Amino acid sequence: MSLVVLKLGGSVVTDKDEPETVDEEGLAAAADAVATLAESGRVVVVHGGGSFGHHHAAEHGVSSESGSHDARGVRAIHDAMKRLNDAVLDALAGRGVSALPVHPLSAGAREADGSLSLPLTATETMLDEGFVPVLHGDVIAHAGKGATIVSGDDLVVSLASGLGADRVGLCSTVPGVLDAGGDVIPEITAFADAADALGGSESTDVTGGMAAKVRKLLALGAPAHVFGPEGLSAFVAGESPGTVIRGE
Ligand code: IP8
Repeated sequence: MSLVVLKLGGSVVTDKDEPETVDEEGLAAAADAVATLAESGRVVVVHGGGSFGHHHAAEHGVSSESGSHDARGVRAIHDAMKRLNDAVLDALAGRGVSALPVHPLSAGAREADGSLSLPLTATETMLDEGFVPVLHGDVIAHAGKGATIVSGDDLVVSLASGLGADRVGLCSTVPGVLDAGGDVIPEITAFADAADALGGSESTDVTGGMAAKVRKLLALGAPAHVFGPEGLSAFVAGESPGTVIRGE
């Protein structure tokens, strides 16, 4: 049975301007989409931090680069993400989806060079048993740095390659990868297709912006679709909203 990994950006399921506030409308639409996907195949959901994770992370000085050994701060970030995860699970359960949480803090770690190690046994077994695993951007133990932030996008890459996903969807508030004129690039098959718009192949991208995302998605063995909330139902229907990134 086909496997879809779908990332729901934090800006889609939360109100980014109000601390710890769910965007009920955005979450409802996203949960409807997951419910439809789950009817016909296997789905793994990943959601971002939005107004839950990011402001706690900033308050405690933790980012994907800067770590912390302060367990209280690490817990504050993680607990906020668990509250958002609960809201996502509840929305899915309300639509009859057998969704279960997978918390990256307790499942994986980062090596000293920043590479993510995410054992997939729990996720894989949940899928085999008919559940929909729901992961989230989190704080995670990082060799030599205490704990740092792992973004939902990084999790998507590990999950999609480790589980052999057939399709990947990244739903955020941008309608796709935009060219220099602000138009959506329909297809990217090599970094050069988007290099101008993304600031060239030499650009450094420590914040995990679009250039880093495109590079990682090009390396996947499955097509990855980057689209906005208006593209969700088309993605669910098997169409190609926004930008499709297809490495060769
Ligand atoms: O929103 C970050 O995940 P993202 C999660 O996918 C935290 O970058 C804890 C800030």
